[in-house]
Amino acid sequence: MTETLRVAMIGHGFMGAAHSQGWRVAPRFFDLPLEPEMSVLVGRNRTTAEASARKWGWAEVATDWREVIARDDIDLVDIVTPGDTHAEIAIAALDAGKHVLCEKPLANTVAEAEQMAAAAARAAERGIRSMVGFTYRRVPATTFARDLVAAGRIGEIRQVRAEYLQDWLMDAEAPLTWRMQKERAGSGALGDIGAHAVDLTEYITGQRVTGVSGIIETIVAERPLLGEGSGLSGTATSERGPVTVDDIALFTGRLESGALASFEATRFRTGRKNALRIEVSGSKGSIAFDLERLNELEFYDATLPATQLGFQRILVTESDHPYLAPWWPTGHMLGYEHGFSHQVYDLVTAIDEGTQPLPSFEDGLHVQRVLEAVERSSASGGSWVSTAD
Ligand code: SOE
Repeated sequence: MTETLRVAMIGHGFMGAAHSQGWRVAPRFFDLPLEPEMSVLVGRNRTTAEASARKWGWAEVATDWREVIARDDIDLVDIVTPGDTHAEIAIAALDAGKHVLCEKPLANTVAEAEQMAAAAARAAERGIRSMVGFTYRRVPATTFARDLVAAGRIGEIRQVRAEYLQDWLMDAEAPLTWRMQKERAGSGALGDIGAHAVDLTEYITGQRVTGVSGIIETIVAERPLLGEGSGLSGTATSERGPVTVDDIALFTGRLESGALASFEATRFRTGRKNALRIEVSGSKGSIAFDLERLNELEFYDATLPATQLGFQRILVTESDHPYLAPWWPTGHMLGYEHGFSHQVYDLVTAIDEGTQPLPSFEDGLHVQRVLEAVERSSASGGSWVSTAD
């Protein structure tokens, strides 16, 4: 009889749906050492929370997260709320002896992230594990890219270009949601999607970003307010409110080896829907990935004879590719949602083995330092800012 891992998920927006898919599907495809139980979904509004719980398969609903993390029949807390609540919930859950999965970015500020990382370190001494939900590390093609880089197949890294391009805010009449309010989201494109570009760069290269120079910009300064209690999918009203976060972030960076990197995070790149792209160029070759073609990895092997040179389009769907074995035969493709099942597999395995799941809260704190350094650089006209603590 496999030991159970009783999960409480706090929040039930878009990430609530995606995380629920992971908790529900992973046990049906992966041999998990612990059996996750979707025990409690926590939401402020009982009616909408009950609708989500029914749809996604959670056994129970609660409206007070503090009561839930105090229960001794909960083992893990999965935080999928807006960034302004991550620190309070994660620290309370860790101190209560619960494992924690926290959505990205880890926090809204470096100060919060430092407190979270300290709580995670304390908890780890008691065998309590924590991880940040940078799920694009768990697309098979990005882990395969990391494996190629780690095996030296592109040689010494010279240059990285990482960008996360969306266009869902190009309509100036799109309503003012929490993601456009600094006190709720911490930052705009920079933290929401720029964090993914930074984390994926550090994951694939195995190197930290040590310093940045950047510029951030708000394109649309005010937007229609949402009606009361209307949530993310609410209707806009005639009243307008200020956008207090960035819409576009552009920055350069340097990696530990001295390699140079350029980053772009935007929700105004017209025509690009969810294009997280990274190209890593080295002395012996290059890799290139695009989330809008997530089953593929481009690989350029510069050691081949000149007549054979060119980017290979590798279909990352073989059973020997990362995470693929439990899924479908070659060529049957995976989707956006599979990364959330891979996240469950890695987290549950680490908890069972007593190892540190990655990315850790320390990794999340480092990404927060990069984000804050970009904001400081932009505020000082683009000066170079170290990401050292
Ligand atoms: C919105 O920009 C968003 O949902 C991000 O919050 C997610 O982290 C990203 O994966 C998709 O776009």
